[in-house]
Amino acid sequence: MRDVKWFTDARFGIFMHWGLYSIPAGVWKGKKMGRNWYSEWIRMQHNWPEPGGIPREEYDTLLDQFNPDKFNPNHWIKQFKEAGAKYFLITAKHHDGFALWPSKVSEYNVYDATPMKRDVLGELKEACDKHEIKMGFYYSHWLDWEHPGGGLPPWPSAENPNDPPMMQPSQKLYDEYWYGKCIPQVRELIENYDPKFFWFDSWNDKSEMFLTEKRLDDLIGAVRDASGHCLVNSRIGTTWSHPKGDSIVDYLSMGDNEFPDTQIPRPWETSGTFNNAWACHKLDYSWKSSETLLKSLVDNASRGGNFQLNIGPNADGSFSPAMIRRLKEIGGWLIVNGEAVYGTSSTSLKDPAWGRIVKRDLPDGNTRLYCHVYDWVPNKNIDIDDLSCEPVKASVLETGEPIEVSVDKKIVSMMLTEHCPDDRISVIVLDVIGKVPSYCEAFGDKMCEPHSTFNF
Ligand code: JFZ
Repeated sequence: MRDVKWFTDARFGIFMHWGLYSIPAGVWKGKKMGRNWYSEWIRMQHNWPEPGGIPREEYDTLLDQFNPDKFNPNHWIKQFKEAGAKYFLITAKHHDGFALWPSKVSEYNVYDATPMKRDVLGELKEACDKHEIKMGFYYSHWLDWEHPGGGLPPWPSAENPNDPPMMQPSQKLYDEYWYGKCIPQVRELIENYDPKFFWFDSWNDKSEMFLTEKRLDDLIGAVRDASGHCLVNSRIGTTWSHPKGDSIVDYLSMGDNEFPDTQIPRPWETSGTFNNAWACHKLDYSWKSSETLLKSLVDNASRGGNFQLNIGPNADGSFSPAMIRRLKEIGGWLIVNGEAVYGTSSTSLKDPAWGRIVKRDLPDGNTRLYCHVYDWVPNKNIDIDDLSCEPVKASVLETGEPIEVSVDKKIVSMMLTEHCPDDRISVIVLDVIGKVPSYCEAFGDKMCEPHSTFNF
C-alpha cells in the first residue's frame, strides 16, 4: 500500500532546478533571455521570437563547461535539513533532456557527456539517507528537446497565440521517445535510487496530443510496477488527459506559485520560488522575504497542503547568499514553531482575519489548536468564531508566556500580550476539550485523508 501520510505530515520540502541551463543563468551572449524568468527554458527562448531558440550544437557547448567545483551534496542536504525541510526533489531531467545521472538509456547525461563525471543523483541520495531527508525526482516526461521524438514547446498557445508554430514530432516518433527514453529512464531512476515520489510536469495546452490515456497508463504502470511506494503527482497530465482523472495519482500539484485560498480535499502541494526564477538567474534580484515564504508554508498547511520551496544553485554548485540567509531564517522559525506545522491538519474553522489555524488531535480525544498570528497587536483580543469546544488554556509556543482566554457563546477570545514574540508569525497554542473536526471530517469527502490510490 502506498503511504501518502509521510508526505502530508512533512509539509515542507525543497525543490531544486539545476543543469546545463544554470551556466548561462538567463543570459546568452550578453542578452537577457525571452519573455519570462524561467532560465531553464533558455534553449527555447533565446532571440525570441525566432523559432527554435538556441541551436542544439550551440547549446551543447555547455556540456564541456559543466564541471561544478562547489558541488557538495552533504553540505547541500545538511542546509535543507537545518532549514526544516523533510524532503527534497531535483530535476533529474528537465525539458532540455539532460540527465543528472549516468543513464544507460541516453548518453546525454552528466557522467558520459560532461567533464564532471559524477553521479549527481547518487551522491545526493546518499546525503539524503544520511540526513533522513526523503528524496524524489522532477522528470520532464512530456517535453524533451534532446530526443528527436520528444515534445517541443506548445507554441503557439492560448496565452501567446501569435507565436510561430513549432514542428512537433509525429505520433510514431513520439512513441520512440516515450518507450525508448522516457519510460526506460523512469524505471532506471527507480532501480538506481528508489525515489519516494515523482513530480512529473505538463500543463493543459498542447500536452493532450501526446499524453494519451494509453501512454499515461503505461508510464504510471511502469512506476507502480517498479516500486510499491513511489508517489506520482497530478501534473503527469491525469487532470486533463485521462478519463479516470486524478483519482489514479497520489497527490495534486498546484500551478507554479499558486496558493489556493480554500481547502483542497486531497494530499497536495504548491511549488514556489525564492524570486521569479526556478533555475538560477543572474538578473533576478526580486527575493521574497522569509516572512512571505513562511506565510506560504503556513497558509498551505492550514488548507491541508505542502509547500515546496525551490532553489536554483549556481552552475558551480554554490548557493547565493540571499538563499542561504532565508533558509536559515526559515529554519530558525521552525526550530521553535515546527510543532505547529509538521503533522498538523486543517480544520473546518473559517480563516480568521488575524492569521491561520491548524490542529493536532491529542491521544486523549481533545484537540490542540495552533493559532498562527500574522498581525500581533499588543493588548488586543483575537477571536475564533464558531468554536464549540471549551478552551482549557493558551500560551505562546516560543516563550511559554500564558495567554488569557475567554469564551462568549461560541466565540473564543485570546488577549495578545504586550510583547510580540515574532513580528513575522507568532504561534499561540490553544488546548480545547473535545474534537475539532478537520475539513475532511466536517465535510465528509472520501478523497480527503492520506489514502491509497487506485491500483494498476
Ligand atoms: C514548469 C516548467 O516548464 C518550468 O521550467 C519549471 O520547471 C516549473 C516548475 O514547471 O512550468 C510550468 C508548468 C505549468 C504551467 C506553467 C509553467 N502552467 O500550468 O501554466
